[in-house]
Amino acid sequence: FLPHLVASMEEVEQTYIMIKPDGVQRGLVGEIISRFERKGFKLTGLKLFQCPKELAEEHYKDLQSKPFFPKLIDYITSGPVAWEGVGVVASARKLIGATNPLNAEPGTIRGDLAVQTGRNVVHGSDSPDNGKREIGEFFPGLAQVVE
Ligand code: IDP
Ligand code: MG
Repeated sequence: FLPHLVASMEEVEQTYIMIKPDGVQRGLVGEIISRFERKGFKLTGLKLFQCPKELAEEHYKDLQSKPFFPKLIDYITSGPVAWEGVGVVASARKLIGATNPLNAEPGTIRGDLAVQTGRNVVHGSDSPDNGKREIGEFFPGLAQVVE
């Protein structure tokens, strides 16, 4: 696995990156995947699919009580693309940038490509545990390939 890039497999984690429907509609899939690839993340699973409502509600259950929750579910179920990646979770979050694109640094995906929190083009797991869990949810049955 990318021997020129990482010295130790112990530093490698799995993360679930989801290009949200606005990113797909705006034709940013290639651009976003390219940023992760150039950083050194390894793409291990990719599919284009419409997220079922139940899965979206489960995925964002921590935000259930928020006033924007129904809109978030409508937005995310309108047709995302997903990828499963191997890399480092915290590093992926840095590439993505802050939740509110107005606070996201230039150079980050949200900082360069988005304007509103409600249309912030991409999701990335926030911990290695959640990375594993989300990959299990969005890619059921897919072997957890790290090699
Ligand atoms: P994250 O995506 O940066 O991890 P979270 O706080 O986990 O941010 O929120 C999940 C998603 O919910 C955000 O990416 C965004 O799409 C949506 N969201 C969060 N806060 C707001 C808000 O105040 N208004 C509208 N949508 C929001
Ligand atoms: Mg989050």
